[in-house]
Amino acid sequence: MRFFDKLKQGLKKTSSKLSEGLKTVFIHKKLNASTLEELHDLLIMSDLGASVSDKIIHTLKSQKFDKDITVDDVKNIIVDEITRILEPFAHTIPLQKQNPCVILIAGVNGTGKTTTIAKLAHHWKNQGHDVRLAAADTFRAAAVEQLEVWANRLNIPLYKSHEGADPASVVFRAFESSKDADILIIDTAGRLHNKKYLMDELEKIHRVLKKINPGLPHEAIIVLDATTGQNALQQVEFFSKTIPLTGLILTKLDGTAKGGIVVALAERYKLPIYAIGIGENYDDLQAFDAREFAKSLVDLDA
Ligand SMILES: Nc1nc2c(ncn2[C@@H]2O[C@H](COP(=O)(O)OP(=O)(O)OP(=O)(O)O)[C@@H](O)[C@H]2O)c(=O)[nH]1
Ligand SMILES: [Mg+2]
Repeated sequence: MRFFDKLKQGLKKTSSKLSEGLKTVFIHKKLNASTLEELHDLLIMSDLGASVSDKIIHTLKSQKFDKDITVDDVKNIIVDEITRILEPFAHTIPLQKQNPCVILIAGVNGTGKTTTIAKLAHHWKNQGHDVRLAAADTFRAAAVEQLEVWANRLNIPLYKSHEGADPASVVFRAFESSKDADILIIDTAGRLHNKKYLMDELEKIHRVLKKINPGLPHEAIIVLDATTGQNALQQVEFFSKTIPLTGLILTKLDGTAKGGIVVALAERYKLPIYAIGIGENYDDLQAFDAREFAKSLVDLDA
């Protein structure tokens, strides 16, 4: 399946909610104050956020007020507006030439961090880079094992320690041992913002890297589960208070009714969207394409 098809399929729950709503709102209707209000409600309920919804309504109003309008006209305007908002944030992870380029991955429990690391490692290894992994999720023995299974499958070296080891020291040793590598990706434990000791631990990992070199880590990426909708906004808010985030990766876009959250995130936090996860396999990671994403959101062809 092509990327666009898979994303479109994955966002079906989001897009059908929006599409069905649009059909109801715009049946035999001109664009008037009441249709605009109904449309605004619909956009808000698609997790796009108030600010983005306001912008879409404003554009529609200025272009089509009191005129006949089809559902496809509305979809096209939504797509253009969302594309305009998302385009500045559609980047891939810039790989620094320093050895190694250090990528720290963080986020709350179960968002897809470890799986995403396997996907990134696979992608970069395929491009010919020497990739290493650091298992700094020492909280659960199973977490290290999970990363190790991926490392073995992908034939990528992994640095690890015992359960309960200090994650910052794992990171330090991994860094010292991978100076001949191109990329070091650090897996961390999932943590909720109210678990202070875990947030302190993340801050410590970051601080230790900074002590090695103030330019480290080159990237500190938060992995967010797109199915959690509005909650993702708070996660970015809390994590960025602990460590300066450099970008986002959104996972589980292969089956969410809340895909609109991607737009709200980009608009609110102005962070690059480095990649999106569209499945559980190591090749289910895609670069983020603003227009294709926007079209998938409203289920617009071509
Ligand atoms: N459908 C789908 N599932 C995903 C995606 N990414 C991860 N998963 C699944 O989500 C679950 C959690 O993934 P993990 O990679 O273990 O998440 P984590 O953030 O490392 O979890 P913790 O380390 O426990 O915080 C697993 O069952 C993954 O297969 C995705 O893009 N799509
Ligand atoms: Mg994990």
